[in-house]
Amino acid sequence: MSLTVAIIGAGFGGLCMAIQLEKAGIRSYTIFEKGADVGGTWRDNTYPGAGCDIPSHLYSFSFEKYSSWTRRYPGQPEILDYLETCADKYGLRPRIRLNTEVTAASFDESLGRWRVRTTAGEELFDVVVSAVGQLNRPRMPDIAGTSDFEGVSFHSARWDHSQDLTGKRVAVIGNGSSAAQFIPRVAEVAGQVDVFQRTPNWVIPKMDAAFGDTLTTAFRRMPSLHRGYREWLYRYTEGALYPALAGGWSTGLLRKIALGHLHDQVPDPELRARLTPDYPIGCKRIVIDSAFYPALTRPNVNVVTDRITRIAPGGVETATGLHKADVIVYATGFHASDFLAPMEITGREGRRLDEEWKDGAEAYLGIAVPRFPNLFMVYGPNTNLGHSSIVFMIECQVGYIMGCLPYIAGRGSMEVRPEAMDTWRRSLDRAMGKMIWQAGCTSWYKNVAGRVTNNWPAATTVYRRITKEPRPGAFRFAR
Ligand code: N01
Repeated sequence: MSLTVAIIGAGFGGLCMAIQLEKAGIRSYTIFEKGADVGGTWRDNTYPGAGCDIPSHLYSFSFEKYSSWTRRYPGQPEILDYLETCADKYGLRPRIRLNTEVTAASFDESLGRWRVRTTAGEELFDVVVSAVGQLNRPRMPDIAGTSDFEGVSFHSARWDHSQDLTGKRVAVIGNGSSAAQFIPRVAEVAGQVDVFQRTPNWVIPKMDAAFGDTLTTAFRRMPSLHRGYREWLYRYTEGALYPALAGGWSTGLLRKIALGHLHDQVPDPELRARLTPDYPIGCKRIVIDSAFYPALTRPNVNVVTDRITRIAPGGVETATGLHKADVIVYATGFHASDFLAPMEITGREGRRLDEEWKDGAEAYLGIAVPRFPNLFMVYGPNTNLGHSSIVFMIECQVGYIMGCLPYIAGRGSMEVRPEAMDTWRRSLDRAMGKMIWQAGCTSWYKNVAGRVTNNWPAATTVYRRITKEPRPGAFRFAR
């Protein structure tokens, strides 16, 4: 096949796509990466304690099982090392253009090809695969006065390691998964940590442990043990968490586990009350952590639940006064529902993707959009998980896209039919109806209008089945 493929992003998704192209002998691809190295979110998020709350053996490619994980839950350095190792092992580096950001892509109908514009110029490609992730652009809060602050401030995903926090007064705004991971580390060295909590999160224990040499060696020597462990993890994680998100049998159990965790780790009933959520478990991303609550009970940590009124030159102001700070860390999440923004993507008939998506991003199988021929997405709309490893979804998507390439090579450009998109939208809406994400909470799973644009509302096995291979009837082809 002589197709040329532009891959945008060198994180889990982009690397997976490139590896499968390499395996298929298709070397006419380029990965454009805006950062200085591979790794995506695992290159960017280097805050103290950064790691994954999905088990390591699950958070890796099925075709590149890594028997060397040292812990049940991997730390950021170990995941980054895994991705770098994959890039090297599969010989991807010569085709990765680092520090090169894709700013726009437009489909040239006369050529049936994409004009991909980057910070280095413009090139033509037959196929574009966006693998930019959902959590790549940090979101600063819309709080007045952020520029007035006279101390140091930064976002958790852009940690300023030049700052020594020893003895400092640190204000943390936000208390999601990122904050839960770094607050325990920061609290060990800071003089005072004020955690500004707008909404409490449900927290369940993270049973982390080092594997130890014996187990690591056994995983390495016995592939069947490794395979079996991975399979068990997959079934266990999905089996317990998915029914809860769908309002099923495990909801009560999970709630009980979370409340028990809170009770065991926070003896003070008044603090416990402030940390108890009033919305259904799973509505927001569940925090999986065993060090967060103990950190909040430290004498140098204060959980502030008063509303922030503004950022003042000397710290964070709430209705009850000024909380002085030397450093403010914004752990305020990402522009998750903007998907491919700020890239300007233009399809057939001059259609702009941001215009098509003005009421919320959507894509057939989370992968393809009508009027955008030969454009595919990895980790696109409605493919995020609250209950298992995103690497599984990425592999399904990459397999599907690989299955599309022979059609493009043989029948010309390939574009999902609007009727297929309508059917897809209806089935997604039906499945979404039972999910807990709709239930009285705000979260990054939804866009500003409250539509769940990010999450996949069924079991991952369902997604694997429907993405097994492309159905030609869902597409129109053009030479
Ligand atoms: O961001 P978040 P995150 N004033 O969006 C608060 C993944 N991840 O970086 O809940 C005051 O979850 C906001 O408050 P509220 C994981 O999927 C994975 O922590 O909106 N507060 C909230 O507390 C995760 O879900 C791992 O009321 C404001 C926080 O900021 C995703 O990344 C590890 C505010 C934002 O929380 C994002 O997590 C880490 C304001 N104006 C992250 N604006 C793994 O282990 C926002 N907030 C796999």
